[in-house]
Amino acid sequence: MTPTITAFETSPDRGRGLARDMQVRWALEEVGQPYAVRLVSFKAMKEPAHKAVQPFGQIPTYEDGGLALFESAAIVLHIAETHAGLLPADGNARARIIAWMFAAGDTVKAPIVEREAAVLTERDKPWHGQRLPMLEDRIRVRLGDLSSYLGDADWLEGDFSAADIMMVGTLRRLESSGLLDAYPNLLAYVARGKARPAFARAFEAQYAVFVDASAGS
Ligand code: GTB
Repeated sequence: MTPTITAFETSPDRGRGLARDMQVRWALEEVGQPYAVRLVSFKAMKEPAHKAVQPFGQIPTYEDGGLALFESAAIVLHIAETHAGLLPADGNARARIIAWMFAAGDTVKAPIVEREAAVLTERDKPWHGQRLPMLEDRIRVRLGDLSSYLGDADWLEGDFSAADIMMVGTLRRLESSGLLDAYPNLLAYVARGKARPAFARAFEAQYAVFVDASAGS
C-alpha cells in the first residue's frame, strides 16, 4: 500500500522545510517509497478525526494499512525498519543509531526549542536580553559535544542512516541563528545531508505545498 502522511496545509515556516513532515518525507525518499500527503489546517489538526491518529493534534502522522503512527522519529524508525537502507543489519549498530535518533529529538533539540520559544514569545520582556545568551550557551554545549563526536566523519555512525535524517533535521532549525557557524564540521554535516538527492526531492515536495498555498491566498 502507499502510505499517507500529514503535513501543514499552510506551514508557518514559509516553505523552509522546518516542520517535522520533512524528516518523514526525506526518509521515504531515501528508501524509494512513494507516499501520499494529506494536508491539514490548524483547525483540522485539533479535531477528533486527526487526534485519533495524533493525540496531541500535530503533524506529521503516517498511515499505512492497519497502522496509524505519530511522532516523526517513530515514523522514520518504522520506515527504516521496513525498508532497506537506513538501518544496518547488526543489532548493536542499530541500537546505536536509535540512540542517536533519541539524542536528535531530545538532548540536542530541547535547548534549541527552548531558544525558539523565547525568541517567539519573550522578545518584549525586559529580561529577554539576559536570558537569550544563557539559552544560546546551553545550545553551544550540545553543539560542542556533537561536533567533537562527529569529528571528521561524514555521518554519525558509519554509513548514512536514520540517525542522520533526524540529526540534520534538528540542526537545520539553527541555520538562521548563526549558532552553527562556530562548528565547521557541523555546517559541513548539514550541507552533506542537504546535498542528498532524496533530501532535495523531499524539500521540493514540501516547498510545492507552500507555493500552491501562496498562489491560492
Ligand atoms: N514530537 C513531535 C514529532 O516529532 O512528530 C512534534 C510534532 C510537532 O511539533 N509538530 C508541529 C505541529 O504540528 C509541527 S513541526 N504544530 C502545530 C501544533 O502543535 O498545533 C514543528 C515546527 C513548526 C513550525 C516550524 N516553523 O515555522 O519553522 C518549525 C517546526
